[in-house]
Amino acid sequence: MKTSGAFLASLLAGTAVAHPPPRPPPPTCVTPVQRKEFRDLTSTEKFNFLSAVKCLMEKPPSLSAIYPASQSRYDDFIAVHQAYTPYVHWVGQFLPWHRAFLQEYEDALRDECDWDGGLPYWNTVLDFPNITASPVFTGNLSFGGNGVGPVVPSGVSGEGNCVIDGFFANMSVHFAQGAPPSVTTDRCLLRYMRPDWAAYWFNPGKLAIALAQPNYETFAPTIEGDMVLPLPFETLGIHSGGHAALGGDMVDMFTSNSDPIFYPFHANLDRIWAKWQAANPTARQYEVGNPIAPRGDIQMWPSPPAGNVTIDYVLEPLKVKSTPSYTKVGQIMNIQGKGVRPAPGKPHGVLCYEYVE
Ligand SMILES: *[C@@H]1O[C@H](CO)[C@@H](O)[C@H](O)[C@H]1NC(C)=O
Ligand SMILES: *[C@@H]1O[C@H](CO)[C@@H](O)[C@H](O)[C@H]1NC(C)=O
Ligand SMILES: *[C@@H]1O[C@H](CO)[C@@H](O)[C@H](O)[C@H]1NC(C)=O
Ligand SMILES: *[C@@H]1O[C@H](CO)[C@@H](O)[C@H](O)[C@H]1NC(C)=O
Ligand SMILES: [Cu+2]
Repeated sequence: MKTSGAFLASLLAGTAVAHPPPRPPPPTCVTPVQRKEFRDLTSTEKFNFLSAVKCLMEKPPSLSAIYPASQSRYDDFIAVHQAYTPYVHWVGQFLPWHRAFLQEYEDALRDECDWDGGLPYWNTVLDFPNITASPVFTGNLSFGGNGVGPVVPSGVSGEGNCVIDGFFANMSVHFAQGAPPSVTTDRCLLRYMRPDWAAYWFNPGKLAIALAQPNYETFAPTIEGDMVLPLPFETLGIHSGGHAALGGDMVDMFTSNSDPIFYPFHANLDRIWAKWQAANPTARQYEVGNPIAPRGDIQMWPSPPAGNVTIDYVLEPLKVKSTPSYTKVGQIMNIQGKGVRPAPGKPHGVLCYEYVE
């Protein structure tokens, strides 16, 4: 409908004071997206989820201008993780950065590949007695098993078997392992599961130790782990120990998300963090910290800033979308904090999901 200026003026003439209407509050988290354990999905849901991942693998990249080696939307995420590995591991922003990264992946599955659920998580504790028997890795509607090998294609740093079964049987990985530049070598997806390592790091006792940590300063590195010589295995933690227990591509810090299990594995770490927060929300909902600079023996960030991560720390760079987002840590501390400010004057939260137990 067209409204003439004169008509508007005559309407306004009758109004005493022209108060602008109050700006509506931003939408809050009313119906959280449900992130379920992978084995709890129905066969149809498993098929739809795994198909959405395959859809990302088949979709053209959005970031090839920045990462010429990227050949698909799925590759975009590998390129981003590879590029930012030195800044987001063994640092205070490890958990927040990966929380935001998972959200971008979930968004891509939902917005670009028709998945209508949340990112499933892999509850590793359920499989600690025998990882190779896990329904997450066996059957057609799974991430596939340990494969055949060992095969170590040239230019690849991690040993591994070629994954030949499951939903991603014989899929191609385009990125070589290691740091950028992203050399492309079409090759198989590599795994090299170590059931004894999985039994060690996925043990319920290790999880209990993490959940019992009194503050973020000790909780975050207990989950993430460290790499302290000369006995690195003992310092790996649930995160790095879990990567090591899966072997193959998951061992490579830079390109571990070549393996689609990376995301359910990391969603589980995010779930553990959310669970730890929920145990004492007053103290922990917005509790963050630890140095921005890397700890441990591997120092990959050449000139890191001084200081600790705070809720004002910008999770930059996180550029999986064509419009890069510059999320502040405070915006992702609450997984159901969409539209809610972490403190007066701070930007609103952006997340709205829950982990279904
Ligand atoms: C683990 O599970 C696999 C596959 O079901 C089975 O072949 C193997 O014997 C199991 N290992 C142990 C130690 O139970
Ligand atoms: C898995 O898929 C293969 C190939 O499509 C088929 O031969 C096999 O029967 C399927 N296995 C199960 C357990 O459904
Ligand atoms: C994957 O490759 C293996 C070994 O080459 C072969 O036996 C198997 O049939 C292939 N599976 C699919 C689904 O292509
Ligand atoms: C960083 O946090 C540690 C532990 O809480 C604290 O001792 C240190 O003073 C903090 N550093 C800065 C620059 O705030
Ligand atoms: Cu990572």
